[in-house]
Amino acid sequence: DGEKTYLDLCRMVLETGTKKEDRTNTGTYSLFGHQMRFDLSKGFPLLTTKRVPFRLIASELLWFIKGDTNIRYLLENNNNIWNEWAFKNWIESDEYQGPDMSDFGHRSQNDPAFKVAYEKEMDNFKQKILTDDSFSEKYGDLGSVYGQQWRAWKTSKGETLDQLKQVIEAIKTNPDSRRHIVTAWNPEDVPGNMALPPCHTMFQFYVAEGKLSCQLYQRSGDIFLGIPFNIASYALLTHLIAYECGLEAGEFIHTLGDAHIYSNHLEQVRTQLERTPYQLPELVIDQHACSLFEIEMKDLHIKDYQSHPPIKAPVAV
Ligand code: UFP
Repeated sequence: DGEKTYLDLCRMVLETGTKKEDRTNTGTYSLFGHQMRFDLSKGFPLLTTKRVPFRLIASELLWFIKGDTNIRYLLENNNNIWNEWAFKNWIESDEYQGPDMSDFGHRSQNDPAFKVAYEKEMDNFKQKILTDDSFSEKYGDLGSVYGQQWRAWKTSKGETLDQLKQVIEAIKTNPDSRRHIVTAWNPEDVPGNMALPPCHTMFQFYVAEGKLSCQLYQRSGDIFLGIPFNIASYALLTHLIAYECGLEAGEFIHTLGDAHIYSNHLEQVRTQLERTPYQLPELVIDQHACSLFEIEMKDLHIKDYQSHPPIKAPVAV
């Protein structure tokens, strides 16, 4: 079943993972090259051994699909997952006059007084993004992130390519093609220009017997915090593209490069492994939207989601 394959990965990395240093200096247990398969006809893979916030996953995915790269849409949907990236641009700009916020990721985890000041600055920042158009255009836009790569890939001729529209068209007109690929990895952007080079490097669709499957190659996966989000996000993407193309959702195949558990997540993972999974929930898409690009949050519902409580863990920064 769907959740077991994730829990098996957790167990495998705990038991056989290689101790490895990483960019964040947190330390990880890691393995290289792993694949999980989720049969989407058997339930929607939103983990039940801890609560996973579908609302955040769905609004982020709709944001990518729109080709939007400005965090305003996310804030309007009460989604704060990309705030730090935009905030960093703001505090490093000449216009920023507030208290020193350098290295806010580490300092807010270690210094309670700083955390208060940081949260105040972040609240101000969010308010300005939501209410001030020119401020939001300047500091809310993250540039080369998934929305741009999927919908407005920059070519060497100075044009843009809509990879998502193209792949949908190809699935509709030539379903048997072996070239249904969307890539986010741009070697030209990666070296200096990107704070976080894409984790979801590329994905491919496959059509057989009226069903659409999707395989993602994820170069790097934080097994405890990131991967549960990533599974649900790409499972939802598979459903949405299938909806657009008049197909059933087949499998989501999740292929991982460096799959790691951070050394400060070990206890949390063990807690999760002690829990017994519930039945997976069901995804319901309201059928009135004519196209994928019209689907809004109100059209997406998770039915019968029974889960164990959330488990908190520090994000590696
Ligand atoms: N990470 C995920 N999933 C994501 C995402 C990030 O697991 O969707 F954006 C994790 C993987 C890794 C860190 O622990 O974030 C990125 O660091 P690096 O670029 O060094 O691989």
